[in-house]
Amino acid sequence: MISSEHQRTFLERVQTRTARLGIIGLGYVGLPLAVVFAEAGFHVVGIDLDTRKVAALTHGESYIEDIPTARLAPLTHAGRLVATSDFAALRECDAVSICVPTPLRKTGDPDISFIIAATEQIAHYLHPGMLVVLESTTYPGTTTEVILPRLSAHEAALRVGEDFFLCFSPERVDPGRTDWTTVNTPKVMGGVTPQCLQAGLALYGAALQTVVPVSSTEAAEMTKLLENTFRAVNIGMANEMLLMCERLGLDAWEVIEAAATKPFGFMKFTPGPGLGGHCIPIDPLYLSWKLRTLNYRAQFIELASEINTAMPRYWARKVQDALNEVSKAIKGSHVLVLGVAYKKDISDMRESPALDIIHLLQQQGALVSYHDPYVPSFHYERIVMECVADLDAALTSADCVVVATDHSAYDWAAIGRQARLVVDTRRVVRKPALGG
Ligand code: SAJ
Repeated sequence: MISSEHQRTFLERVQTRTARLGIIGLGYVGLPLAVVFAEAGFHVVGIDLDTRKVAALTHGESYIEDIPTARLAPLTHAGRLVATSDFAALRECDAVSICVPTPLRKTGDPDISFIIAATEQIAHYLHPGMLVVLESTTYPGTTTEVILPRLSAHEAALRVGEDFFLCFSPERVDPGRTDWTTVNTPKVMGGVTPQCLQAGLALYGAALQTVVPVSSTEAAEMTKLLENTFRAVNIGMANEMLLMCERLGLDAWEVIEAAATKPFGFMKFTPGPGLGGHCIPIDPLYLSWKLRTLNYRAQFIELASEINTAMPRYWARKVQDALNEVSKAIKGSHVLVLGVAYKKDISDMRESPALDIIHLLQQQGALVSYHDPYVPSFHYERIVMECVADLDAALTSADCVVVATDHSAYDWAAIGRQARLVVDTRRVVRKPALGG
C-alpha cells in the first residue's frame, strides 16, 4: 500500500505514543474511550459542550458509573487527560473520535445534527496527517455522505487517504457491564480508503485488545445496526411469545427458560415492560429509515418496534385486570412501581418503559408512586416524582405493585410476601419453576 508522508508521520506518532487524541462527546461512550487511550499512554483532550462535565473532569471527578473517580483522577491530575469546551484544542490533535448522541427527531427520522455540528468544528481545525473516527451509531453512508464532503470542503482541499484519514468504528458499550469493557470488547473498524483503515487500526490497536477491520465505513456502520437490530427483533419476539403463551394458557418464562437449556442454536431473550435505553429502541429505526429512502420496507424492524412499543400499554392493562380481580377500580388505587431505570442495576432512565407505564396508569386515575435504589427523583411530564422513602411501608400500603426494573438490590421473595398484588414485567418475584 502506498503511504503518504502524512500517513507515515501519523503512524510514527502513534508508535511513539506522541499522538494527541481528541474525543468529542464525553458521555458513556466518550469518557471510557478517553480513559482507555490516556491509560495507554496517549495525551487525550476530551471536548464537550456541557461545562458541568468539563468542570467535573477537570477536578478529576467521574460522572459515568463505568469509570470510577479513583481510576479517572490520576489521569487528569497527571495531565494525561484534559477536558475543555473549546474545539480549538483540535488544532493540536493528531486524531479525533466523535462520540456524540444520535437520537430520533419527533418525526421518527434520524437526528444527525450532533454529528454534523462536530464535523463542522473538526473541519475548522483539520490539518494534514489527522485521523477522524466516527463512533456514533448511525445509518450506513453517514461517514462518506455526510462527514467526508464537509471535511473535503476544507480550504486546503485536503485529500482523504493521503492528507487526512476517515474511519467509522461503532461503540459497543454495555452500560454497567464489567466483564466486557472498552478495552477488551472487539472493536470493528472501517476506513474510507485502505490508508484510512490502516491509520484507524494502528491508533485503536495501540489501546484496545482487538480491532476488527472491515472493507468499508458502510460495512462498519451496518455491523452495529445488525447487532442492535438483532436485539430489538429478538426482544420483540420474546414479547410476542408472552402474548401467544397467554392465549395458550402457558407460562412464557417457563417455556423460554426451558428453551434456554438448549446448548446450541438458541439465545435467550425475555419479555419485559418494553424497550428502554438510547440504543435498542432507536438504532434499528436508523436502518429502516435509510432503507425507506431506497424504497425498501424493513419488515422485521417495523414489526418488532410495533410489538415492543405496545408493551407498556399491555402491562398497564394487566394492572387494571389485577385490581378488577379484587373488585378495585384502577381509579383511586395506589400503585407502586418498582424500578424506573431502563434496565437493572443502572440509574439511566432514557426511553425507560417504566415511564410509559406510569403515564398510562396516571391517565386512568391511579395514584402512582415509585421506588428505585438508583433514582432518588426524576422529572416527568413537568412533574417531579420522588422515590418513596420507606419501601416496606409503600409495599404494604399499595393496592398493586408493578415490577418494572429487576434491580439486584431488591429482595424479591420478601416483596412477594409483602405486596397484596404484583404485576411482574420481569418475572422475578415468582421465578418460573422448571419441571412443574
Ligand atoms: N430487554 C428486554 N428483554 C431482553 C433484553 C433486554 O426486555 O431479553 C430490554 C432491557 O430491559 C432494556 C432494553 O431491552 O430496556 C435494551 O436492553 P439491552 O440489554 O440491549 O441494553 P442497552 O441498550 O443498555 O445496551 C445495548 C448493549 N446490550 C447488550 O449487549 C446486552 C449492546 O447491544 C450495545 O452495546 C448497546 O446497547 C449500545 O450502546 O448500542
